[in-house]
Amino acid sequence: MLKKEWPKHSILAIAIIATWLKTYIVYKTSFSITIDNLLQEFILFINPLSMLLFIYGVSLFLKSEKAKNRYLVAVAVVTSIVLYGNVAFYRFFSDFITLPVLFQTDNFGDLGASAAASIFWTDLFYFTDVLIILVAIKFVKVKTGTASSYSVQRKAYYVLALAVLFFNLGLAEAERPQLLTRSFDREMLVKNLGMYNYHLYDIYIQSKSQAQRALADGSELVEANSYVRANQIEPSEDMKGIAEGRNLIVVTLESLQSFAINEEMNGQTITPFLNSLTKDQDTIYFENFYHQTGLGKTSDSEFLLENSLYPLSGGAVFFTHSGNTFNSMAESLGNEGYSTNVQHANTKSFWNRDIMYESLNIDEFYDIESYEIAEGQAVNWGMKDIPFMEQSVDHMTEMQQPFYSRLLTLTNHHPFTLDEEDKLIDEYDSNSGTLNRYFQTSRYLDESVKVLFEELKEKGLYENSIIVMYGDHYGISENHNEAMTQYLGEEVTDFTSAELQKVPFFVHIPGYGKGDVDDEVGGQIDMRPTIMNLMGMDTSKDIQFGGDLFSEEHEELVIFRDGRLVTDEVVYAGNVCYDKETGEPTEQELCAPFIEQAFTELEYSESIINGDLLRFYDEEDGQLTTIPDVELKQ
Ligand code: GP9
Ligand code: MN
Repeated sequence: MLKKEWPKHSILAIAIIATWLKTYIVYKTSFSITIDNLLQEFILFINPLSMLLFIYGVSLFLKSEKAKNRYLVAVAVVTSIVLYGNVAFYRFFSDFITLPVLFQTDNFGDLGASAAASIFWTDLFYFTDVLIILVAIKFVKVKTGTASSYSVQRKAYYVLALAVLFFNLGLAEAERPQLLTRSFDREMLVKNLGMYNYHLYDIYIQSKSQAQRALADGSELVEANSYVRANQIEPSEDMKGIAEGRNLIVVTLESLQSFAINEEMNGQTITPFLNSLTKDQDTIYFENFYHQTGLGKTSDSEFLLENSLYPLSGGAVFFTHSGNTFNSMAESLGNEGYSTNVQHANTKSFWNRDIMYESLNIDEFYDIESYEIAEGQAVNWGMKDIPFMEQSVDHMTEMQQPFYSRLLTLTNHHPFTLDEEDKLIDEYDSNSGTLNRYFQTSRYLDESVKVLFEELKEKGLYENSIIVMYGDHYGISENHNEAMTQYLGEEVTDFTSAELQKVPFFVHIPGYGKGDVDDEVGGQIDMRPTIMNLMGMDTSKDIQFGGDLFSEEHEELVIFRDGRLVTDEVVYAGNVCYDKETGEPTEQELCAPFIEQAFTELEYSESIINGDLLRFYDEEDGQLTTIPDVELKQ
């Protein structure tokens, strides 16, 4: 009996479908990928397809059936290994593989040991598609036709593959705007782009930064260093070492902008506790303090805090340069005998923190796994700030002292949703639900800070600590200008928008007694030098762009990541120079020198990051280390 003949490209089709479905099943069974709605589930389902179409499709260019089949099997094996590698890695690290992880030698020991421990014979399941293809090759008899229309078929095939890719990307963009430019989180990338596309993207991002790194030599550092030295200021003598030896607690106030501080919304106080701190004798509150973050949002603010370098103009430096050498505040405090950690009740891979924190030499990361989230204790992005504060202080009681502990809050995050019982004030009444709810979540955040202070006192940690708090970035974007105009009672111009980038900065030193509201114009770049001087640490040899806010010499110039700038006299925004006092446009010449300086400073900072230049620098003696024939001019 004649065997039934299958259409010409049946094996190719079988291969694509088998690997596609297997991948989806593996997503569902071997990773915990959070799916919030049907669209996300659909994206997850289709996301392996585009890449599989592309790579399996290459077989169409091969001449003989034998070569085609071999190629299909090879692709199935390679993609299975990639997928399975991730599964084995995930079992141990609850994360997807990224290139830096493979190249960080510290990780290798762990990797080998844990890989062995997490392999089971049932894992052969992950190779089911290879088996299916082998069986198909053996038993499916395909038609052998003429090759005449091949190129047309191939074209049509690749048009289809492209269409699937763009369809996928379009859905991903709708679901997660700016996914590719900002990266966010590996889970989000895998969820939206698919495992295979994610790896390509990862290779692209990592090789781009590796190439820049390879091309750099220490000589670029010479220039950057002379710029830093020329602009270096003497930190304040009065404040030097005032908190030496104490625990350092830095709280990141999610999305909190200064317009909420000491203000009311429809007669209701937005941040009563923080307001009381601005009048407190142990607190210095900086009212003219600006965020300087870019696309990396919270992570950029962490970067500024730890390094006093500017984040990148494109992408999140936490993602693109997590393998760099840095001289972080955590590292310096660690050298002084501090135990260092970050506490944040979110997935550890968000903003690539788990990898970046290793480069920043942060000893420990208390991520979501370190928290017990009881019924009703989660809202919006995750754990509510109040139980977060309580449990974080519990962790502190276990820490080796002195410690440097950073707390990243989360509730006051877009879309600013709250449970009924946590709404301590009413909503606002503008046309923007976002702004209306923002006041309520800010109020909740304020309450959580109060809880933090109470808990620290109760646990006996308060007196011997210093608490620094800063707003990480804006919460209300320019999309809500109309609503903001209503709230502020004045039109939001480019000038106002720039001024709205003010975020609160608090330095609270129990027992200090000389607290005040400081009007010094400064930004997040100044946090590291300011804090380190308080901790009694010398930063005179460090490569940093900020200066101590308490110093008489501090320069009142804040450079935004997008090139806007603010001084004590002018604001430069939307290519217009404004008088800071009146908000009216003024002569461009008044801004010109600062524009120039901003450009230079951002360039130097960027070259340090792109070239990974700090690997050539020894901050102990301020000398270039690995290039003997280049000397630093001091
Ligand atoms: C996520 C939190 C918020 O872990 O830091 O990130 P954001 O979107 O504000 O950068
Ligand atoms: Mn944030």
